Amino acid sequence: MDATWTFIPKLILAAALVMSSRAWHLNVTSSEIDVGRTAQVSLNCFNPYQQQDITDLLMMRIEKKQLTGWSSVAELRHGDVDVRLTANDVTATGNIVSGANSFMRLTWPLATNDTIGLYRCDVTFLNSHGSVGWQKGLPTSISRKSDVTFQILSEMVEETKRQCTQQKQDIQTYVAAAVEENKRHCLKEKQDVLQNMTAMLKALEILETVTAALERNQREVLLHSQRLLANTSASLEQRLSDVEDKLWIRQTLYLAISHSRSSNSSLWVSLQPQSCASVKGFGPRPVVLLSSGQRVVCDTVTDQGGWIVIQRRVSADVDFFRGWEDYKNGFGDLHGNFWLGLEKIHQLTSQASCLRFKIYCSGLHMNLQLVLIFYGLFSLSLRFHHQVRHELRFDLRFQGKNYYASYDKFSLSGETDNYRIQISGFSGNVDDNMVGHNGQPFSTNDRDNDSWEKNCASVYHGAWWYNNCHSVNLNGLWGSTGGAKGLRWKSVTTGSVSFSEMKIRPFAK
Ligand SMILES: [Ca+2]
Repeated sequence: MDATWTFIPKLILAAALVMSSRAWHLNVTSSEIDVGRTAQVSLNCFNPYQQQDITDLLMMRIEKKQLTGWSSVAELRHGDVDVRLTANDVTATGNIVSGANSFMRLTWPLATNDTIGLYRCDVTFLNSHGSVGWQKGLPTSISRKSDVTFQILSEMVEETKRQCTQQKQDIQTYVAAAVEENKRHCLKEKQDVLQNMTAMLKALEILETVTAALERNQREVLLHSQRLLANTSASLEQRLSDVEDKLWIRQTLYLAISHSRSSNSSLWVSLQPQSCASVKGFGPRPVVLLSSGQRVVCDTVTDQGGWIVIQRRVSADVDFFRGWEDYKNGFGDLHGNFWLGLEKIHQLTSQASCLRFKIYCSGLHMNLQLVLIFYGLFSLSLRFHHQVRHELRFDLRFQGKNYYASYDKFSLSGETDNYRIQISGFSGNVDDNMVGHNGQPFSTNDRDNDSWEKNCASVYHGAWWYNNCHSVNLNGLWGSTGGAKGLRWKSVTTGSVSFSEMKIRPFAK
C-alpha cells in the first residue's frame, strides 16, 4: 500500500480530533464600533490553553464570513516575516513560534465599514505524532454600535405602524358607518320617491278625471252650440223664407192688382227665378247675378226696364273684331263695352225655365186679406217647364239723337245651328233694317256662315248675322265713317253710331 494512502486516514482522524477543540481564541478589543470614530480595533488570535501537542505551526489565518463563505483577510505562514493581508486599512503583526505561543493580531487604526463582520481564527499545525492538525476558534463578531437614531426611527416606524393600524381601523369603522348611513339614506330616498310617485299617480288620476269631465263638458257645449246653430240657421232660413214669401206676396199682389185692373183673367203667372224684371231700385244699369248663375247688366229704365243687356258699345276701349270663340263665350267689361256671348243669350232665351204657379180665384176684385188667406190655404207650388218668349230691343244714338228698334219675338238657336236669329214683331223709330238678317246664322272673321262668296265679317270688320253682308253692323269698327265697316244701322247712320245697346227680356205683354 502506498504511504500516501496510509497517511490520509490518519490526517483525517487527527483533524477530526482537533476540529472539535476550542484551543484557539479570537479576541476583539471592541465588539461594537462607530465607523470612523472607534480607533484601534484589534482582532487577536492566540491559544490561551498553551496546548502542548503542537510541534510546529504551519499557518495561522484570520477569516471573515462572506456571502460565499469564509474568506482569508490575514494569513501568516511558517517562515513568514510579515503577515499577508487582503483586508484594507488594517495593520497586522504575528509570530509563529514553537508550540502554542504563536499569535497573530489584526488592527484597524480607525474602524471602517469593512471592519464590521464575523471573524474566526484558523490554524494548521503538526502534532507530536507528525500529523497535520487544523483548528479554528469560535467566531467573533464586530458590529455597529446601537444607533439611537435607528432606535428612534424604529420606534417611529412602530408608532407609524400603530397609527396606520389605528387609522385603518378608524377608516374601516368610518366606511362601515358611512355605508350604513348611505344605506339608510338610500332607503329614505327610495321611500320618499315611492311616496312622491304615489302622490303623482293620485294627481294624474285626478287630472284624468278632470280632463274627462272637461271633455264631456266640451262635448255638451259643442252639442249645445251645434243645436243652437242649427236652430238659429233654421230660424234664419225660416225668416229668409218668410221674407222671400213676403216679397213674393208683395210682387204677386202688385201684379195681381195690376192684372185685375186690366183683365179679368182667372190665371196669371209670376216668374221664378228672378230675371232683370225683379231688379228695381239699384240704378239704371245694375250688374246682377241671376239665380241661374249668370252675371248680367240690367236695363231697369228703358220701356219700364226688366232688360238684360247683351251688347253695349260706348267707346273704343274694347276691340270687337274677334273670332268665333270670343263671340260664343262673350268678352269685354259689363260696366263698359261688352258682348254677353251667343251661348249665354241662347241659354237665357231657350232654357227650360222653372215656373211657380200661384192660383187665385179672380174675376172678383179681391182685397189683400183675401189674397193672404188664399195664399195660406191654397198656395200651390207647381213646377213644370216652359219655353219663355223673349223680345229684343236695339237702342242707338247717332249725332246726338236716340233711336230704337224693338222685336217682340226673338230667339237664338244653339251652336249646332250657328246661333241662327229669329225675330218678328218690329216696332221702333227706325226702319226695320234687321229684316234682311232674320233667319241668318252668326258669322265671325274665322267662321264664315254668310251667303256671300267672301267673308262679310272679315271684309266689314265685324261679327253679325250676315246674309249677303249687311244693313246692320253694330259689332263693326268703332268710329269708322266709310266703307260700311262702322257701327251701322242703314236707315240712320252715315258712319258709326256713338252708342249701341242690344237687350232682351221675357215678353210680358
Ligand atoms: Ca261667305
